[in-house]
Amino acid sequence: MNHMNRKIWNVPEQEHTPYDVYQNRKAHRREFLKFMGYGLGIAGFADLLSGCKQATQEEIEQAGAVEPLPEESRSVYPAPRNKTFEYGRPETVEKEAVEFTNFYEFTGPTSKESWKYVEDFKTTPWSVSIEGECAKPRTLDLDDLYKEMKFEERAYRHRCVETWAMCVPWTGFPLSSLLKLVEPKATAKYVSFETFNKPNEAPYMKSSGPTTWPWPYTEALTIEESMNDLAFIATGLYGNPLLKQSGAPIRLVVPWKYGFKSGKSIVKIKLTTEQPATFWNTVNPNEYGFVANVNPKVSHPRWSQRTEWMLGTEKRYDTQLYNGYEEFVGDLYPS
Ligand SMILES: Nc1nc2c(c(=O)[nH]1)N[C@H]1C(S)=C(S)[C@@H](COP(=O)(O)O)O[C@H]1N2
Ligand SMILES: [Mo]
Repeated sequence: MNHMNRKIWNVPEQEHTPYDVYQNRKAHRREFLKFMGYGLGIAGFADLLSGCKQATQEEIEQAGAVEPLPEESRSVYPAPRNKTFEYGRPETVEKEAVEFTNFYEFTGPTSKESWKYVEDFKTTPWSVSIEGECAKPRTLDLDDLYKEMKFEERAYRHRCVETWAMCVPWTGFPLSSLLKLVEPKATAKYVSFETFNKPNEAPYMKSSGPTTWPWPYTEALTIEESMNDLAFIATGLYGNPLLKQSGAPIRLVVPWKYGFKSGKSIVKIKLTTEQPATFWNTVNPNEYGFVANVNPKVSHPRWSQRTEWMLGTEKRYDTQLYNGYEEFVGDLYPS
């Protein structure tokens, strides 16, 4: 199937939303509400329009909540903070990070509010298979992961290719510690991360269908990148299990790369010899390369990557090479 020929991806602003577009949309909505409010002379009219009312942190958490974990697993939260990693700027307010998300299976390209559409998404039971070029392939369910992995908390910056950024504390374990369980072979050159494929539980995945987008969402790294200590598997955020909209029950976090590399709700990790096809690289190879390291000097074809803005505050910072993680990953990319 040749996904590249599909027209939908050539429409500007159809997929990733840069800051200006986001701001404009917000401004339009405000104007619309003002107009309606004045026109009708009804105080609080905005609150009557469903979807326009400001959600509370509690509502967002309830909407995205997963089934409670068994006590042995729950007890890993909050995990001890790994002091090696610091944001270097203020932490993002939790509500902002769980309200504004990218999760195409639920919203497609038109909304950041995946928390409103995750109701039918079931994240238990869940298992992750680790297979391909390894001596001991395995399928682990959540209990196995919680039992076998050593959990820690890491304060990481996150940078989306659309120029928004956040600073959040993830709970989880290094990807390398998971991969070591299956004993990768010397023939393993790449690692792909395939995410869930349940259209009946994800409205956009269902309505868009498998021929318009290359579902399931899959991303990949080289084996060297995967074994780097910075590559992290997260099961939690802000000291609690992940909410559905943040990639429950298990996701990847590779903070030196644009956010689209960090697949949410992973079901399969595969070690391969050849470079795997990935979702965004298939959708639009001219805009989203395989490597996708954060780099202020390499513009996106439709916008500059020189600066980024923080969720919630909208404060701008200069974009840093490898998102500021050069001391950890610079050696992977000799110039
Ligand atoms: N399965 C899946 N994973 C995904 C995405 C997605 O649409 N589907 N979006 C990616 C993008 S573009 C970004 S920026 C991050 C966003 O993570 P957050 O919404 O938790 O901030 O998730 C990434 N992982
Ligand atoms: Mo992103």
